[in-house]
Amino acid sequence: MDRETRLFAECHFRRLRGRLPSRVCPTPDRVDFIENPDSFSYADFFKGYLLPNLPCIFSSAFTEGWGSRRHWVTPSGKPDFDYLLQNYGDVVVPVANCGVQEYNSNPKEHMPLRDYISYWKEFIKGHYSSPRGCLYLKDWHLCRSPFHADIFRSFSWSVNICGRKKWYLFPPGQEEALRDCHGGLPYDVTAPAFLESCRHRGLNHCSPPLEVTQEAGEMVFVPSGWHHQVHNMEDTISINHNWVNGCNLANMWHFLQQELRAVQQEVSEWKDTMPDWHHHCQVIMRSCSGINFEEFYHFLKVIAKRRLLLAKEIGPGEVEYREGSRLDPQQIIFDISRIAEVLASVVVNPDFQRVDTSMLTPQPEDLLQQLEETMAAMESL
Ligand SMILES: O=C(O)CCC(=O)C(=O)O
Ligand SMILES: [Fe+2]
Repeated sequence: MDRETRLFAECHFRRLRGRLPSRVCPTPDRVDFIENPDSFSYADFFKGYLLPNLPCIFSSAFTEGWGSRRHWVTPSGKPDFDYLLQNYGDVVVPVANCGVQEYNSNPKEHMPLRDYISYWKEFIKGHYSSPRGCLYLKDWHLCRSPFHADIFRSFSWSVNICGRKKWYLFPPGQEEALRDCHGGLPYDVTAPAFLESCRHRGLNHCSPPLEVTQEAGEMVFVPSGWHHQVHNMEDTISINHNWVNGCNLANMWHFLQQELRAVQQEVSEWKDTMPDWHHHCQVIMRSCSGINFEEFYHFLKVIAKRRLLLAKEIGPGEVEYREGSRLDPQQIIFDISRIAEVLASVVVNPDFQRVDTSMLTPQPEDLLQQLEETMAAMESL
């Protein structure tokens, strides 16, 4: 990251401050297609997509060298079952039953990959139908993935090793217009019954999703908080990865506050009679969302410590990217400023103040001070 990009990013977040939470984002006209890896830099991705939180799709040239694209796929572009069986046959994999809806998800069972592949072959032979229903192998996704936004409002990328997928993408906030009378999100935004109910409820103010077809080898970038649904159009293997960085860290913190508020509302009737009600809300939140406020502080701390260590190593004249260093100095400064902004919001949060932090080292306020001092010392870089 160069200095100009970092200043641009910091300016972006200054403008955004206080506006982030409840904004409904407009749907862009289209999803950009990035053709050539040689003329596309990380700075281009950072400024064009990560910061404005917009999706894009990368051509198959970006994944040309991937071993999985050579080894897992037959010359005709189908999954290479023999290769997968030989190499991963004994691996126990989680498999969801797409035909059974449990809230907004599908029930899962575990089986060795070889059993799953036997099922998949039968499913193909049966013209993409089976008495066992439509089984979905998590991580090597088969069939369709119900409507959702990714964990903790993370970014994600998804590459088709083989096959094709259709994506339906809604910008953050637009899912609110899709909720039913109980506040629930639809399971399938393409289901005729759902589309009919939208027409009935006069949901014309909700713009239609962005639709993208992802071909073999291509990579879809899914921005933070964009709800999406995915359909496999043929036999497909894909690899996905989720991540949080300085650009979406505040979204994660905002999401966790929303999750806690939802728990608090759900159990509000016991608030006055249960002495450790706030603690219980954190316990419930952890079991529903996978993390509580104390663990979020730990998450911030681990990253902050690493960045502070790296910041110490930056000597005068080393502000430009050094070949071989793990992170470039401008990126370190950017990360520290993003962590500091989020941590400043965490320490004044009344629910965080109710968490017993007496045993935490460093104390959250002390870590915030360290971050702010480091930022001040690096201001001129
Ligand atoms: O490719 C799919 O089936 C769904 C991918 C996805 O959205 C996810 O794993 O979060
Ligand atoms: Fe997803």
